[in-house]
Amino acid sequence: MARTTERQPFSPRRLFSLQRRRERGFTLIEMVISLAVMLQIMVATFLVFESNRRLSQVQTATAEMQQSLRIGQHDMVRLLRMGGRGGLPLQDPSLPIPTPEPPIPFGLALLVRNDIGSNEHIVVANTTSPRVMEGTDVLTVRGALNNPVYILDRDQPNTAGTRGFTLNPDGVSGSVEVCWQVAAGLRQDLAALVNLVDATQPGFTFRQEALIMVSSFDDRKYAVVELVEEGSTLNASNTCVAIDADDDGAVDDTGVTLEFTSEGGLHTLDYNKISPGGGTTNAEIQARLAEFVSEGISYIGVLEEYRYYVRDEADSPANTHEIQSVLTRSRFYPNTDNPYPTIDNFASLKVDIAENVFDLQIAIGFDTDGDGDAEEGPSSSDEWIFNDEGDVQLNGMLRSMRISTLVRTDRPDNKYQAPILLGLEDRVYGTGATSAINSDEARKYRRRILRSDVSLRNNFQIQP
Ligand SMILES: [Ca+2]
Ligand SMILES: [Ca+2]
Ligand SMILES: [Ca+2]
Ligand SMILES: [Ca+2]
Repeated sequence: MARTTERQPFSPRRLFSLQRRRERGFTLIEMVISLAVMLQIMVATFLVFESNRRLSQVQTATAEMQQSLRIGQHDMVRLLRMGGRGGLPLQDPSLPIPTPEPPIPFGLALLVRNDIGSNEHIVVANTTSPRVMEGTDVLTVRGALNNPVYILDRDQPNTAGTRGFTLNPDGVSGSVEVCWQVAAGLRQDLAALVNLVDATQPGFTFRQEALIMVSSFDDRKYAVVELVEEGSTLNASNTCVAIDADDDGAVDDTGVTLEFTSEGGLHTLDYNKISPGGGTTNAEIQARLAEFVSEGISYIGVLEEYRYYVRDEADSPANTHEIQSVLTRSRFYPNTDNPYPTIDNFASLKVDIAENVFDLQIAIGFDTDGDGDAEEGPSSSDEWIFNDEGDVQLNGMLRSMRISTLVRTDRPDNKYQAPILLGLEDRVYGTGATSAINSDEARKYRRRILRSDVSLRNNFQIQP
């Protein structure tokens, strides 16, 4: 348009009429209005786009958070359901209650360390071990959890007539022969046992594993002893029939002979304490081992122990608004504070299960009146402990456990304030600037709580 005008010979009249036509076409007001409309459309488009982007970010963060929560919870529930597998009871009435502070429940397969204080560590006496988030709970699960429970064939007495179980003359040590073939045509996989005792394996080290053995006569008769790898062999020809278990063409695989001791080992004092009558002497274990000679044992397993906790990764415990917390699993030699597999490597106690989990609470249901259920009520006088601030220790049959975890999104959202959380189980979160959960900073994160109920089988009862 402008070029066409320039080509015309200069004429004020033509220019004037052209200007009038133009003004008739687009008045200044029209221009301003159309600009304003266009601007509004652009702003609206941007807002829709920005809102979608934020929504998508929030959805992604929330999905990640819930996924993290589910993974973490799944792992704990899986092991909790297997707690005691291999024969370790959830509770044992014969154990003396230690002073000053009993583990709660006074358990063998399951323990809870409730309400962690400020600057506490997963190994209480070792400050180089990971720090546990203040106010959270620690869950310990013991049992033959990741490896098979091995069957001993009591129909097949060995040459000494001891069905694979041999007690040495000292009365505290002996051996157990575990066979590849349990009965005619029935095999079991001994690969994990082979790895434990085969010194020719790459990376082989001596591990003073806890072995749990259960009587053929009574499932409640068990003993926890220490594996002695030095004498253990890949040969169990006294009891076992040879088969070709490793498919090398030679019928030369019989089983594994596990040497054990209940005295004088690296962990035997600690293993004694989770055996019946466990205390400062192992007289009861010796009596039990003597019984095994006549009764035989039906099962043997490698006992494991895992502790779940919220690891506090912040630079200092006082740094409350920059919580860096990870739901963590640590493995220990059972009933010891020795990390597994290297007993002095406390830094190794960090298997990450889920990030941004910043509370773990465990509540426990007992049946105290013998009606078969653990009733839960609104007051602190129900059959549950750790579900209420005022709870005291209960004695009764362990029935249920409830795991609650609290997770938050990875990044703060400065335009967001999460609803205030009053508390979780027996923990009260508090409010105000110093609350790790409800300060303005802490509420910039979206949070979710996930609860899982696990019902527990149990033959044993806690006594008053
Ligand atoms: Ca073979
Ligand atoms: Ca608690
Ligand atoms: Ca009841
Ligand atoms: Ca209660």
